[in-house]
Amino acid sequence: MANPCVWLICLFSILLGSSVLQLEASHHVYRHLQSLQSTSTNQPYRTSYHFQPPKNWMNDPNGPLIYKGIYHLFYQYNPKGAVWGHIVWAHSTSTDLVNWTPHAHAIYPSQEADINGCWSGSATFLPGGKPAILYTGIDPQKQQVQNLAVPKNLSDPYLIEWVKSPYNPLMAPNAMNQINASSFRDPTTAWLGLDGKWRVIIGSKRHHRGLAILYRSKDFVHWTKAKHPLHSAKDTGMWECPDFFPVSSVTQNGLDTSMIGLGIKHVLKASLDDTKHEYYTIGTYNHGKDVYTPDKGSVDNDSGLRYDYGKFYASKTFFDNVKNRRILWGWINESTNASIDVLKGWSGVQAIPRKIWLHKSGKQLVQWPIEEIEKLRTKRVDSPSTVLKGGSVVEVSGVTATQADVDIAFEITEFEKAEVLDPSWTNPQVLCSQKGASVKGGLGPFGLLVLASKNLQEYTAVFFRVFKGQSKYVVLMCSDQSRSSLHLDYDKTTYGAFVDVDPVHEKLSLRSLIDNSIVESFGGEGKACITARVYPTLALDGGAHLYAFNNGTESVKISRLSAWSMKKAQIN
Ligand code: DQQ
Repeated sequence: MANPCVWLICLFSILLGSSVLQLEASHHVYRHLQSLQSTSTNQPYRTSYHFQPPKNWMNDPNGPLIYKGIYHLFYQYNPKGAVWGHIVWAHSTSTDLVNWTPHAHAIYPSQEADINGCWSGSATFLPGGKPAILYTGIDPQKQQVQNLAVPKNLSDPYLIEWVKSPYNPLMAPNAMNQINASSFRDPTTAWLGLDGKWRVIIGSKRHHRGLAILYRSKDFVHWTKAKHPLHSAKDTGMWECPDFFPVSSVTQNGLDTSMIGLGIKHVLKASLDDTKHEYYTIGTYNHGKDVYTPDKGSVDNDSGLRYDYGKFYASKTFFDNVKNRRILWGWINESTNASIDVLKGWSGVQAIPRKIWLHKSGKQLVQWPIEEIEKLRTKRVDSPSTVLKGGSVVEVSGVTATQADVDIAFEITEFEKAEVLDPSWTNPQVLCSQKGASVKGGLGPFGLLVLASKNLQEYTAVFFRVFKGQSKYVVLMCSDQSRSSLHLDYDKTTYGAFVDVDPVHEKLSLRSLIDNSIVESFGGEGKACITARVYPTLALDGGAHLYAFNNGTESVKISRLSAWSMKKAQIN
């Protein structure tokens, strides 16, 4: 009897090698794959501490909130199979954002206004601390409309049952409002204006201009569309899952979504359907005029700032008023295709929730895995400060390399050999693809080889390169998946980001959360994040190793290196 794990990997290879490879689009309906169930029991790519349901398709995180001390995560889910379709809001709760208990589906098609699907949305706290959910329903004409649901029993901290408003839909396209009925979705958390009216934005597009359509309401039930969107940007296409929230320019604490005043900036994030990337801007919200204007230099399109420069989409934040922080959830899609997802019986993972705040420069956000995840750390390994010579690879032994949290910092004292940055090298992803981990440089590449097999036939490389720019040194962070698996044909795009740190005065830090098939990396203390989805064939279980490497000619110093094995969390 063949080992089922080998069997799954073989099938995986056959499918990957064949012509069926076509990456998933989030709303693509694979009719023939809709409700197939996998029988595979051995699952090398399932995660140990990243949230995922036991089986089937999952996409966007929806309506995260904290109520009576319990964290709630709802998410887009197909109860019938491992590809997108039959979408409901599945529901899990937690006391620590790490260990999760599943509950019955919270919102599922049951009214005309959502009979063809319950798509993404957000939660808002109404006066008296009552949660309310606005979500997109797909109506009998396949139009996208906005609906309301409220808890049936407010004394239940688990919020198991939800009741839909008899007034649904509350917002709908019609002949008067010029709303595009197939591009009108994903209401944000609403905020309360000084005039006592609620505001909410809905993602949309007109022609190819991305829109945050604004609605106002006095009672949360009757909504009127504002004349102008809160914001829009040309050539960005459909804005999915917009998010709009205040951030403090003085502290790392989070703010309630309705906060306005001095020392507060606003963030607008859009998930671009065209590119499947998210970008955000930092700017000013004029609450008198209900207009948001990005700051000068805050780029308002796909080349703008991103929460994550790898696989991370349809994200959503919420304000945790117990710990006074804003938390970001994001969906990590697979890098394989639908047939493979059906074989393994599931698709999609959620990233580790991240605390998010405005950097003191005011120019970008910073993200860091929630502190609670550190309670999964076990078997700590520390390495004394060492010089990593050019061309060296050093094993970090003593940790479970498939399930680890690694924190490393590099110090650079010699900059002579830093390569000159060509002014045309403005796209970090392209630069990382051209200068992958195996391309020798002057100052770098140096970093980590994770999920690596013994003889380095397989590895995912997360690393830095330092360039000499016109007036300062420029730090590039890359996550190179090109050697992540012996499987030939899944999406192995190399990702990249510039990290706004000064390597002359600051150490270059890198933290990677490794979880079997996920590598979530935070560079420059959370200034640049890159999440990778990988499917090793050799670097599994005991075959996986962790290394620090330097493939530049100049030596660099490892000033800090701690690694922990991570315990398994209860992830449903
Ligand atoms: N996913 C949902 C939509 C949203 C998209 C449907 C983003 O509401 O626009 O599952 O991934």
